[in-house]
Amino acid sequence: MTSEDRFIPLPAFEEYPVDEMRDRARAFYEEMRKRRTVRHFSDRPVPRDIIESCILTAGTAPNGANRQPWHFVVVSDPDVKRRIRLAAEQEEEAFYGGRAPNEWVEALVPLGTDASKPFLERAPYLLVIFAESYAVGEDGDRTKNYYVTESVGIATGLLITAIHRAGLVSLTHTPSPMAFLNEVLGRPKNERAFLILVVGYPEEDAEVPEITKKSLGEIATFVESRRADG
Ligand code: IYR
Repeated sequence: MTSEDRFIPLPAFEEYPVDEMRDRARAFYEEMRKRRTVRHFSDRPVPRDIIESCILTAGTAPNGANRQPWHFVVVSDPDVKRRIRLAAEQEEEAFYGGRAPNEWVEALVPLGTDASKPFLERAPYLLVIFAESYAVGEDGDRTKNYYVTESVGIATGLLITAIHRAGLVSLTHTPSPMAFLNEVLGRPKNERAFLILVVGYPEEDAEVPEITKKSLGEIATFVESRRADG
């Protein structure tokens, strides 16, 4: 810390009575449990400022040393979407056609996915999220970033939450490998594509797989003090 590092009182913290906190926590869960990953997108346009607000939300994510090691490329240009679709489908054909181990392909059967990705052209927006492995200064010097994957993962979670909260649907799409995205989108070498978030309205007859989420007991363990006489 140098003498220039400044601290300010925690801004805008609001404390709620416990009952209200409980209601807020529950209500947010009720809202978030309605989120579904959607693969059938409408081509209905979405105003750009809504996407901008969602990206600003993503940018509030906690991250390593506040380096904010992310970059969001918002693609609505039909030609660029088409190039991404063609390149992604080429990778996916190799994936489904033999590159992926059988066990992996079998794990995807309940989701009904295959190498065809029409939503990459049809949805109004592809948000391509890049992770900045290191920063490059004006004179070309490299600065290390920290916990890049964790940071970008958290930011992506906030982005998905913001999009749901705004009333849109999304699909986390991870063509693998994704190096073609640097080329198509002209991103520098210090950035690697993290995932494509497909965003828009659902198709009117959109269907999703019938899946369930694990229970609280399955996903959480509480380590609490036990009374000696208990
Ligand atoms: N990237 C492929 C395969 C895929 C992998 C997982 I793990 C999924 O949860 C879904 C799909 C695809 O997008 O089809």
